[in-house]
Amino acid sequence: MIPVNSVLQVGFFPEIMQDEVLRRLTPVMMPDPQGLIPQQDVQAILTRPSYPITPALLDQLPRVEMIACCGVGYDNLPLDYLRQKGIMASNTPGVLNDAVCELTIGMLFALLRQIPKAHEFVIHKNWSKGAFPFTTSLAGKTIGIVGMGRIGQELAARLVPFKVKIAYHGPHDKHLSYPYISSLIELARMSDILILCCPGGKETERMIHREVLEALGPSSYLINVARGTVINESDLLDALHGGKIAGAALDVFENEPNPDPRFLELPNVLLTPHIGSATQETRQAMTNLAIDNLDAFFNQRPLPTPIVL
Ligand code: 8YV
Repeated sequence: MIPVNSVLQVGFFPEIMQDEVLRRLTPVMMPDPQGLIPQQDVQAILTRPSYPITPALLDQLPRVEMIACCGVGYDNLPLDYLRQKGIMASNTPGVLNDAVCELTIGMLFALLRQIPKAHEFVIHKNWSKGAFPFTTSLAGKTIGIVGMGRIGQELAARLVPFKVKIAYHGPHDKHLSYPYISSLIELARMSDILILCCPGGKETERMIHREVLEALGPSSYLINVARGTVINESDLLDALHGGKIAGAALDVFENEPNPDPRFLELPNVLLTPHIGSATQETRQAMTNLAIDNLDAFFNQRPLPTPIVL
């Protein structure tokens, strides 16, 4: 049982997620993380990756011992502070792999086969004036995956049946059946499509910059379902504008929900509003896993999915 008013819910939770929260506990609501703290004696926080949990906020919540983040990414948490204060934390890995992989593959085909433009072509009655331009096939291409964690590996397994070659880059070789490329520039050079599914945070900040994009080349594509911070967006905008790469599909941005307006004008991009895990089933599962971690905390059981600090 989770005691009433012992959990501070920081941030807005969409209806299907909020229904699950209210079905399982009575939280103290704090929709705006920068807003007034409604109650200071809460023992835990429930939040989402899009809401920064700062040391300044936690300093005002002296009894907090646990933060449950309803997402797999936790680049919104002050890990050093939590470690120093002995505050536990959890995330929701695994339950969103299917949804993120499905969106990634959807964006891949939408980008390569120009599906949104083909739809526009038909609805604007251009077909009677001539054929839609040929696009490019996936079969036979090389896909470079940056970040071969749970999502990266599930994505690779789903892509192999499309007769592609897979290679990957990350902090270390995971001894998988795909070649590990220790140089990101080298992986970009050998890839027709480079897919980012690594964590956000300092280690990966702006790791996709001008040199990587130039190595990727004018006939190759970039897909980002990780975090906007992983890409140097100015370099990417220059590369897209200058034809240094063929195109990009982006589900995440440095400034959400107001991406750099220069992206909105480009003909060779596909943009989605951070919907990787945004299915009813997945968000329900994520919310319940986050609450399972809170339940374990309040009942002195091991957390099901702790963040190792
Ligand atoms: C979140 C995500 O739902 O899990 C993550 O890390 O990015 C998404 O699943 C999204 O951040 C909204 O909070």
